Formats: sequence, structure tokens, C-alpha cells
Amino acid sequence: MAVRQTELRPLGKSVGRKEDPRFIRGKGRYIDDIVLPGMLYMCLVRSPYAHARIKSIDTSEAMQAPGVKLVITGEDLAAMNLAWMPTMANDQQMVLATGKVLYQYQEVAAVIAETREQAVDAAQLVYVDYEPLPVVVDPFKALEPDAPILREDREQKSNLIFHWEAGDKEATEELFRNAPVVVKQDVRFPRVHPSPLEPCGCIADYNTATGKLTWYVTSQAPHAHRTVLSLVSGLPEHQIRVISPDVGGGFGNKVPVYPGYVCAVVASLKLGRPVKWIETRTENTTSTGFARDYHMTAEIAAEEDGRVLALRVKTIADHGAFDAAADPSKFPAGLFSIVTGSYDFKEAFVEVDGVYTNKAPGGVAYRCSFRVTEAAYLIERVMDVLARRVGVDPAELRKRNFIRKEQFPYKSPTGWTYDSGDYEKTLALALEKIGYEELRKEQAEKRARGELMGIGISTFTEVVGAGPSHTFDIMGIKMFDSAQIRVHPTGKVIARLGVRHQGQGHETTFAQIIAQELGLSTDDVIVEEGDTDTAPYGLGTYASRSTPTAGGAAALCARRIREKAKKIAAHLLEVGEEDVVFDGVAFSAKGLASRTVTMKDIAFAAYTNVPEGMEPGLEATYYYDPPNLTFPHGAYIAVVDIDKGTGAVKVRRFLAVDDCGTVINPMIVEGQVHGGLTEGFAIAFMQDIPFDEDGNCLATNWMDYLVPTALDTPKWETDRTVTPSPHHPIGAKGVGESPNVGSPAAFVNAVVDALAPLGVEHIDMPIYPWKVWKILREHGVTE
Ligand code: MCN
Ligand code: CUN
Repeated sequence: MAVRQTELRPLGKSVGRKEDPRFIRGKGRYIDDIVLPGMLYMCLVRSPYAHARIKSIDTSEAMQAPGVKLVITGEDLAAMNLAWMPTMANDQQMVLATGKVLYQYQEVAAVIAETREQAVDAAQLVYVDYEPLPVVVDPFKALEPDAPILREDREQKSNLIFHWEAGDKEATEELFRNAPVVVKQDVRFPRVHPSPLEPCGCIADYNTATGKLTWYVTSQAPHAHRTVLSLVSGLPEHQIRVISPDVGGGFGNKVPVYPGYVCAVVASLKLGRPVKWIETRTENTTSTGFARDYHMTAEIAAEEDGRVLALRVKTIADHGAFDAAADPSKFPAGLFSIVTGSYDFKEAFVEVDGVYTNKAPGGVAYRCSFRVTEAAYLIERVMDVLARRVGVDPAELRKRNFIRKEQFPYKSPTGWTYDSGDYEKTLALALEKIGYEELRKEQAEKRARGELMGIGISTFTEVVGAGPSHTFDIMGIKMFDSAQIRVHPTGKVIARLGVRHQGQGHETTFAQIIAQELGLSTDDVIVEEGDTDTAPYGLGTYASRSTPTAGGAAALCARRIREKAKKIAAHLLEVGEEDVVFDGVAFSAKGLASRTVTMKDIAFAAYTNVPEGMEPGLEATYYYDPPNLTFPHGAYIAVVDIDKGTGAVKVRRFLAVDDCGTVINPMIVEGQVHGGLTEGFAIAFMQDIPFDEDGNCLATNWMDYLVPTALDTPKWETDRTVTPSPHHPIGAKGVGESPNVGSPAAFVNAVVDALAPLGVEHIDMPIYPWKVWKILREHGVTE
């Protein structure tokens, strides 16, 4: 149950969410709630073809339509040198198509009118003459020598974007040559989409008198967006104010800069009026940052008893028409090389080839921690393949191979330094709590009766919290984060952070950290994010980085305030600074517990009665560059029953034991886990964005692209272990993505386990009932 916001020492307590009253009462302020005087609306014209030459565009009829103020084409943007924009992955992307289109639903023209309806109607009157070109949908075919080269703007000899590798190839091969056991498995992580309830959108408001552009935008990274917009448009950065209001779910979808944003800005600059653009669901699903689409092959070399020696992974990554993946610059495949997971491999070698195809760009989104989701799914799936091959129980096999507690900080064969972990403890708790042995007995009895029951385990390791800035940057912008705290004379606090939450509860959890450090309650602290004119510079909220980075900044910033507070306390208590002690609630004179002052007394004195020579006021800013990433982990167990008649899989139980170090708010962490598990469940069983041969997108709305309802969703059981991060100021690790990273493998492992008696070794996601039904019939199983 939630704890009151007025409690002191709130860290680690389930304080009720400060943001909820406004959301529950419909008082949230999302982009589409904002209506400015004189505002115009924009609608985009999109390509029906996946690959086609643009012969001509006729905008004359649209220009004549009622209410229309402006129609923009790629040629218009080219005249302003804005037809292309840089992507976060060192590629460039068309804002509006010039010459040709490269994917279905690509942006071709923008129509701006007095009302949304007028803009939508007039967009139908933009006539584009296309000459269809051969389409490349399959990334393997895209790499064949006779494949058409898609990107004429780059000097490409093939559709390969990058080849990237990690680990020691020679040493890995050597271990494979002599290994008693080798298993190999092809694993596909389908193309999926974060699909937040609120699609993307913005309002660009250019003031012709002041030259200032206010840009309201659904943004997970407002400061980074401001810098990029300044660099692309040439507008001075202090004349751009980015406001990311309440965000109705991000899940990575709101990290990139989209063509619609740029068009709205151009339109406002040209017309001197505010221009609003809000996507439809179909536009969101078909054209904005998709996720995954990894075709992976993993091989494990092991001893007869299942102890692992080496891992070899080859991956084809389908990036679509532009490489717009939001990865740190030095990591074109994100942090995928964490693929050795929780296991003590001696060597590993990982290769990823990024490929262009005629699909929408994107690549990293949907609770992914920069491709860790793919990595965790792969290793957890293949560990099960190995377990089956060597005939060892999958829980036992994992225990045999875990990196042991004493090995931390652990250096992985692909170069990561894991900060801390206790994998055995977490798995032991999960096995105990779910009643693993009992379940295996039940399964044996059911198998004897011909019933299909499966148990799936995933003991994943996550890696979150980029910085440190020496290794991580996005487009050259170093990855650290920030907090600024101002204590008012009455002891009330406003804190501003460089990140931007989208539902994660920062207004509560970061208030808890600050209140804890200052001897206040959560109620005393307002946390504000998302306005670049007021918040200190930060890189934003994604990759579960907020707690590891801005959370650290908040704690250290509060400690900076406490340092000054201590000096003022000494002055008020009339003792030396070294004689002042802080017990989490009040400051007192050593040995004189009756003489105390609180932060409220100190705050008032900071503005009215500071010691001589001291600067008045009580505020601080802290830019925190973490020394390392944090490595949360978890042990997840799924129990499924399969209906032989329909192929339907019922998830009977699901237990998630997470370890994200020190927990700031257990209720919020549990909520994060529930949400992420529901997404992992959807990915495992119902989500996919397929294309036909002509590049037509076959999942364009929520009738085809499924989002689970409360009725579909299993009941989640959760628990936790706590292994603090040794380098984080309060020992916390991120958690937002863990459940999505860790759960798909548990679901799939459970289904494969249920079908193992039939000789099934792997099924690719999504596991639709028809897929299972087909497998059952192929193996002669009837009702
Ligand atoms: N927390 C905590 N104790 C910890 C770790 C985290 O109490 N040891 C709290 C944090 O303080 C924060 C929340 O849990 O309130 C999530 O924290 P963190 O793991 O740091 O992740 P971020 O805040 O950086 O959120 C990003 C993460 C990502 S990348 C996606 S995608 C995602 C997710 O969060 N998108 C979400 N959860 C989401 N939840 C909602 N409601 N909406 C989204 O769009
Ligand atoms: Cu990759 S989805 Mo989250 O990092 O915003």
C-alpha cells in the first residue's frame, strides 16, 4: 500500500505517486491539449509505394483548397538546405522525399491549413506521379550482389550499412575447435513497435518579433532535440525553447527527431503562426521508430556437463531505409555485445551487419536498453537449447555457468565491466517462490497423460545508465545528466532535472531521493522536467538511464546543498561545523541532541541570517558523469499450459524476481515491472510488423498490431533481491526496461519446454496459436 507523501526519510518507501492526481482527474497536459491563438494544423502526404521514383508533384489543387496556407515539398526544403536531416546514427534521412521514396508511408509533402480537417482534406489533393522501382524487403536478399542499391545519396556499393564486431575471434574459434559440445540456433527477434497510447506530435511556435521559437514536442530528450534543431536549422540555441509537456508513453518512440517535427518548424518559420502536427495511429505504427528486427545465429561451445566455453554470434540487423537507430555513436549495434549475459564464458565473438531495406527507419525503441533486449533473448533462448542437448535441467545449467558473486566487478569477454550481481541468490529465490521442484513433478505427471505444460526460465543481465561520457555520446553530445535544486526560504524545494519522464514516476522518486538527503518529505519537493529554458542540460530519459544518471545527480546535488546547510546550522547552533550531525531529519550539535535545527530553519536563515561572508540563498546544480554503467539482473519463470485443440498458450503463472540495487520506491518499481512484463508478453505472443513482397506494411493499426488488454494479460508475481551498485551515489540501478528485456525468453522457453517431448527445439516469436496448432498437427497431436 502506498505511503503518504508527508513521511520523512522516504527513500525505499512506496510513496504514492505525486503525478497521479492530475492524470486520474484528466488534468494532464499533453501536446494535443495545447491550443495556441492563431494555431494552424499540418497533415503529411505519404507514399503508397515502398520504392519509387518521384516523377512530379502537383500541389496546385491543394493550394486552392479551403483554409490552406502552405504546401511544402522536398524541393522546397532542398532550396532551404533542409531536405535531409542527420540521424542519430551518423546517417542522413529525408525530411520530405526528393527524387525517390524508400518506404511505404514515407513523408512526401506537408499541407498546412486553418483546421485539422482542412489540412487532411487538402492532403488528398496533392498529386504525386510515381514510377515504381524494385523493392527489397528481406535483409538477406538486400545483401545479395544483384540487389538494387537503395541509397543513391550515399556512395554505397551494397546495402550494407555497417559491419561491427566485438570479442576475440581467434580465441573463440580455438575453443570451438576443441569443444566436446557445440549447439547452434537461428533466432529471429521480429520487428515490433513501441506503440505508446499517445502518438508523436508537436507545435512549433515562431515569434517573428522576438525571433524565438517555442517548440512543444513529445520528446524523451528535450535538450538533445534543441541542440539538433539548432544545428540543423541554424537558429541560435538560446532562441529555441523546447517544452516536452506530459508525455503519454514513450517507450523509446519519442527519442528520434521525425520529419513531421521539422516540417512543422519550417511551416511556423514561414508563416509566423503556431503550427500543430499530431500523428494518427497508422502514421505512428508505420513510419516512426520501430524496434528489433534482428536475425541472429548463436553457437555455444561447451563441456559435456554443460559448462560453457565460448559464444559465437552472427546477426543481420534490418535498419530500414535510413539508419536512424538511437544508439551511442561508438555502438552501431547498441550494447548488443552484452550477449554473454549472466554466464562466465571464457571467450566470445559477436558480429552484426546493419542492412538497408525498403522499410521505415528506426531500430532502437520499445524498452530496449540499446539492443540489450535482443541480446538477452538470444542468450537465454540458446542456454535452453544447450540444456536440452546435454540433458541438464535449465535451472541447473544456469547455476553451473553463472558469474559468481565473488567475481564482481566482472570483466566480460566482450569488454564490459559488470558492477555487481548475485545471480545464484536471485535464481534461488525465484525457484523457491514458484515451487520449481513441485512444478517439474506436476509436469512429469501431465506429460505421462499426454498434457502439454511448460516451464521457462530467464536469468538475464541488463546494462543501463549511459554515460560514462568518455565512452558514450549521441551525435557527439556526451552522455551525463544533471539536477538543479533550489530551496525556497520556507524550506520548500523545486528541483529540475535533465531527463524527461513519460509515466515512470520521476516527480515522486526523484523527490524521494532529494527529500531523503535534505531531511524533508516528498511533499516538500516539486520535480520539474522537460523545459529547456529552465532545466539544466541533460540527455533525456531512455535506456533506463534516469536513475543511474539523473538520480545520481539529484543525490549529489542535494548533498551539495546539505554541505552549505551544515555551515548555516553550525551558525544557528553556535557550534563548529565539525560538531554538527545530521540524522536524516534534523541537524543537531554533537552530544546535545536537544538543540536541533531543521532544513526549514536553515532555509529561512539562508535568505535572512547567513554567517558573515557567506553568499545568501540555498541552491545548487550538479552534472553527474557516472563512472560506469549499472548492471541490473533478474530471474524470471513462466509456467504455461497448451491447449492441444486450439494451440492456445495459457500463461498460468509468471514470477519476476528483479534486482535493481537500492530501490527508491518499491510500488513504482513494481509498476514498471508489470508494464514491461505486459509488453514482453505481447512481443512473445502477439506483436509483429510484417511486410509483403511489395513492401506493403501489413500491421498498420491496432486491429493488426495487437496491444494486450487486461483480459489477455496474465497475473504477475514479483519479488526482488537487492545488490546495490557500488558506484552509484545511492546504490540504485535502472529497472524500467528489465522486464521487457528479460521476459520474452521466459515465455518462449516455457512454450518450447511444453513442446519438447515432440522434439521441438525452437519457435520464433510471436507465438500465435496457429503456429502452435500447426506444430501440433505436424507432429500428429490431435485433441
Ligand atoms: N526506480 C526506483 N528504484 C530503482 C530504479 C528505478 O524506484 N532502483 C524508479 C525510478 O526512480 C523511476 C522508475 O523506477 O521512477 C524507472 O526508472 P529507471 O529504471 O531509471 O528508468 P527511466 O526513468 O530512465 O525510464 C526509462 C524506461 C524506458 S527506457 C522505457 S522504454 C520505458 C520505461 O522506462 N518507458 C515507459 N517505463 C515506462 N513507463 C511508463 N509508464 N511509460 C513509458 O513510456
Ligand atoms: Cu529503447 S526504449 Mo526506452 O530506451 O526509451
